[in-house]
Amino acid sequence: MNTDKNMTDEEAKRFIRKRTIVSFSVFFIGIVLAVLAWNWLRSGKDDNGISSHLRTVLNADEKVNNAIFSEKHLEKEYPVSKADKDVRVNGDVGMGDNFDPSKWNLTIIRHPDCKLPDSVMHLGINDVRAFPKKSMTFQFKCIEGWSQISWWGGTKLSDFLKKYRLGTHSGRAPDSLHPEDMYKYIGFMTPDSAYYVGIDMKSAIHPQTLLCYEMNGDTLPMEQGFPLRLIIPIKYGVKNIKRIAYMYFSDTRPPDYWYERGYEYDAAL
Ligand SMILES: Nc1nc2c(c(=O)[nH]1)N[C@H]1C(S)=C(S)[C@@H](COP(=O)(O)O)O[C@H]1N2
Ligand SMILES: [Mo]
Repeated sequence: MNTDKNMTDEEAKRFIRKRTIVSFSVFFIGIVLAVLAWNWLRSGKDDNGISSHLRTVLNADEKVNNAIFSEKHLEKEYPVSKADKDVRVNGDVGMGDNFDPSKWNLTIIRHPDCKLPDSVMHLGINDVRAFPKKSMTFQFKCIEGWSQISWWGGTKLSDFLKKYRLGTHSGRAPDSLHPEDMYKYIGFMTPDSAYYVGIDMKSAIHPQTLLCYEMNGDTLPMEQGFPLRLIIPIKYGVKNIKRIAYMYFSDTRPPDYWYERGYEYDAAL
């Protein structure tokens, strides 16, 4: 497979377009499964006119929706002193040894079909650092069951999107008064394109979502995603992608590594 060092902007766009189509097929398979699931849901014993199967699912859904859609929902933050010094290293997909940090840049693709000027941008780590730093100490939760209080530092993704006028169809800065102008999702991918996630826009612009370049007050260690990772406390660990090289925007769900392996797409807490 291509690595970013050899990928031209045209190739990167084509690659992302292809990935999005593949994820669209996954979506259609999903519809078939949904129809089967619907038949199962209706088949449970009645509970006030609603099948018991359906009732169980509705209750679970409500919990999820409250967590995602409440504007007020903030993950609890801790004093830095509570942060574990020995931070666990978990996933290593897309974290191979053939990575040359001196050649790294953040490639941003507004949309594979975008005709606006600056439809592809290349930024360095200092462009990401040139914002007020936000520190986040919170309980990082992995879907596999472990959690750990850890301390991270970086740029709020919402600040970054505003400054570079990213995430909108028009190429204007995102503005809460014009939600219809915003893309529905942001996709992120490692340099070798082996690990990738999709984040819904609302979670991306959440005030605790960071383009993270520091851990424990120091430069992000290599195994934790140097030079740049996502820290998104309102989601499970899976969405906190390490070693980001590509960022792009889409109105359909970007491909997502763990979604393709059976986990739910949102991975919201
Ligand atoms: N590039 C990359 N990012 C990744 C993963 C991965 O395998 N590769 N694993 C994810 C998972 S499942 C978790 S729990 C967190 C773990 O972050 P840590 O290794 O800093 O503890 O990273 C996430 N980001
Ligand atoms: Mo995880």
